[in-house]
Amino acid sequence: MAHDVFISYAGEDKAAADAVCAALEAGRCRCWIAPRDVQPSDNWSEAIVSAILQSRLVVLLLSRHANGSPYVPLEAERATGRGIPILPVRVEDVLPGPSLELFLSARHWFDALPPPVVGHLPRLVAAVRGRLTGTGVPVAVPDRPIIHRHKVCLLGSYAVGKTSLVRRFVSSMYSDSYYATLGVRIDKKTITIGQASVALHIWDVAGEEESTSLPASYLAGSQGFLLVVDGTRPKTLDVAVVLAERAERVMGPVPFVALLNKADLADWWALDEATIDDLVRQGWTVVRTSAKTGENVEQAFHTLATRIVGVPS
Ligand SMILES: Nc1nc2c(ncn2[C@@H]2O[C@H](COP(=O)(O)OP(=O)(O)O)[C@@H](O)[C@H]2O)c(=O)[nH]1
Ligand SMILES: [Mg+2]
Repeated sequence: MAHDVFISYAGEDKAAADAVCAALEAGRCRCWIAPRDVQPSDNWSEAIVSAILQSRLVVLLLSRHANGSPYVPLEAERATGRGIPILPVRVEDVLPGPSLELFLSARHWFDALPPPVVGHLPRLVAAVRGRLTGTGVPVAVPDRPIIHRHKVCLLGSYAVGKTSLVRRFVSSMYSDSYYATLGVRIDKKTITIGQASVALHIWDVAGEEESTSLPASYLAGSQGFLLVVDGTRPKTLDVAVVLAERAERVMGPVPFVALLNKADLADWWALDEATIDDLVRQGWTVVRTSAKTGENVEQAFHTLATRIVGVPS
């Protein structure tokens, strides 16, 4: 049977999960929950993945056990990778552990606290229905500072300025000497968007090749990416188009911002404006940047983070 909501929970929280499921279904939200909806002929993990992909919302019961569960983070990763929203429902007063924090955006937490969960079900049903119908019934927001953590990665041809942009953004530094990045480097910077702190985990990778052969693990779990083009080398725009397609295949339709970098080199600028206009018409967000002067660098990261977190800038 078709469903709207996938319920993700640790085995120890089964009683709470069943109560949530029953209340949602009584409120006309169609749910998928294991083991109830796994058919005897199904392969267990395939059934789970397919149920997640067919859902419009994942309701994830957050607890100590969910933090320690091998399955709940995998389910969250699958949902995030396909752009399916997750509504974390705190059934215990815990924060997401390291395996879950990357996937959970605290903006949408629902606090089913204090236990038991039953006392919070009418509000939860209203919140879930609001999310499904887009009517935006407000969801209780925890009173502690909200921190979103998001993995983002840099994609682009070699020497377009990926590493320089990260350096400019993270440490306000720039160097003219070219250094090919070895391996993967992860930088972190926290920015403020509205009421929320957003900790960006920025992945930058060795760029000796065209990065079209990047391992899927580099892309997987990224909630967005910056796609960098060198404004003085039109071929890097062609590479970017290929990379954007690959990224969408691996990560699903996550937000990205295209950076036309080296804007300071106006005399050598060689991009075809009509091609860029076409990309904008297709929905690309395009920003001209310079890692050298700092022009629009902060703004580019900010735009990406805002789109990931999903609040208006
Ligand atoms: N003029 C100019 N040069 C840049 C800019 N960004 C990067 N570069 C230079 O381009 C070269 C490649 O930069 P790098 O960040 O290593 O590129 P990556 O291979 O994409 O990581 C280096 O010599 C940088 O100094 C920029 O905005 N303007
Ligand atoms: Mg580099």
